[in-house]
Amino acid sequence: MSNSDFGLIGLAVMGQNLVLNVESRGFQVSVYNRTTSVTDEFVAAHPDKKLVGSKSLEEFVQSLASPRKVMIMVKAGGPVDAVIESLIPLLDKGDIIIDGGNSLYTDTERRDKWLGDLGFRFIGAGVSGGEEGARKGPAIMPGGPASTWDVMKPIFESIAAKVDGEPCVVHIGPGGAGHYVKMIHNGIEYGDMQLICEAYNIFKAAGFTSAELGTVFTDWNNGDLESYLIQITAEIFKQVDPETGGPLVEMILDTAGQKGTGKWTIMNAVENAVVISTINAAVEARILSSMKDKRVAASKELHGPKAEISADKAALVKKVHDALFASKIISYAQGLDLITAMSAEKGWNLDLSKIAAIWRGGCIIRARFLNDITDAYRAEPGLSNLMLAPFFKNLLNEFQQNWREVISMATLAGIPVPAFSASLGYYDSYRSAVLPANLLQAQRDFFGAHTYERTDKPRGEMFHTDWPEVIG
Ligand code: NBP
Repeated sequence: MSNSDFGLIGLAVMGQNLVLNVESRGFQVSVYNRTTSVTDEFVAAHPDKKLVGSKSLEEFVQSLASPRKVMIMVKAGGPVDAVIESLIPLLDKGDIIIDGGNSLYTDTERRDKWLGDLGFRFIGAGVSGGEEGARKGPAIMPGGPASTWDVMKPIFESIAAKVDGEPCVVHIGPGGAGHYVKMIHNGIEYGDMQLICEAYNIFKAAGFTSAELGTVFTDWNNGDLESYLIQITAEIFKQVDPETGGPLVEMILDTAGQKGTGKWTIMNAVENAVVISTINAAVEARILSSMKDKRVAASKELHGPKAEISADKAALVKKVHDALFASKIISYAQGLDLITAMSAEKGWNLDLSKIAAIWRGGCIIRARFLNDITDAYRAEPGLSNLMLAPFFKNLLNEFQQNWREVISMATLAGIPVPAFSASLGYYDSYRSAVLPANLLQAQRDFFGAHTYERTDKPRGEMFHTDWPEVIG
């Protein structure tokens, strides 16, 4: 019977939960997984749901109503191409393929052209929210032709998270735009997580217990820092390790990995000559964390001050709040700046207010202050940098002193705060009418006759000096 409204390939954690979400909105869903036992077990575990399990891809495709809507939720990279290759001979022109994984946007652009040339319709959609989001309502960032989006809209809008009644999904733009915006979302997620970790490290050095930290983060989550990541951090500090009876977080090894999206974001920023120093610091912090053995060895050789901070706890909470919030504003300013640059480069015409609005719910970076970002871009769509929106400018002006004090305190105690520092460095550089690049230009002219502009002459007029010869 060819009557399923939707089909999904790839029944790992994301796929299974998305299927249950789609089904719960009244759609009949066909499912297929390369390893058949996974399909069988999944369908058997949900006998009361409108699910159609298929043992073969042929059977799966035949079970779908026309035009077929097939979502691929497999590991990004080669597996996505492998699934598409095997689908092509089975589908009809006009059928829709949606790649919902964390695909690199350039792969999405290639697939968009490849499938478009064959007469199929393709959507590259970033999905955020992890397992729980997929089940209850993720944020979805679809890219591809607007006409294809119109066909998919009812299903995607029904499964997405809702904020103030608005679904956290919007057609982002053509081609790879959806996966691109998901990549930046993940880069920002890296920054948010690292900033929280740096706050934690400072509090630890000031003698806060995990229980106290649970309270601090709970309080923060009831204020202007309210966000999913602050909320789960509060819960993490309250979690007791059943083996030792102490805080679980202190038993977890301090090494983190970094997968594709953080690295891709950095590479794209360099290609576009956009500074994303907070995200950069976050990715590098993960790399340094993974070098556990080298760090342990170096800790015995390289000296620094005792990692202790003596401060009034209540006052420190306020200062770290300000440093964290200010750094977070910078991280978003940088990520959104990169989207702006890429949108111009690709002619995508991306709407930052709509992107910020869908990030308010469902996704990992959902946060109260995304309302303010949405408002800032609604008020001024051509905003040159988020820092300059009145709301954020006022906050940065208010927070900057405490931000400096926290970084100074940490630095004097030898506590690494690479993302806090990178954020402040960006803030101070961006607001400097004069930077020392005059000396840099002199150096370049000295060794390479690269020429320079003068402060007292019109821009574009180039000068060269015959510098003295240096021997040796
Ligand atoms: P995984 O990324 O772990 O992928 C596992 C799935 O891919 C299984 O269904 C597996 O089938 C299938 N698969 C592989 Br691997 N190679 C295949 C091939 N050559 N042909 C057909 N199927 C193949 O699953 P996930 O964690 O659910 O994530 C799915 C996508 O969503 C990924 O792109 C991920 O980056 C993205 N994402 C994940 C999260 C999250 O929180 N996990 C959040 C947001 C986005 P098998 O059972 O036969 O091995």
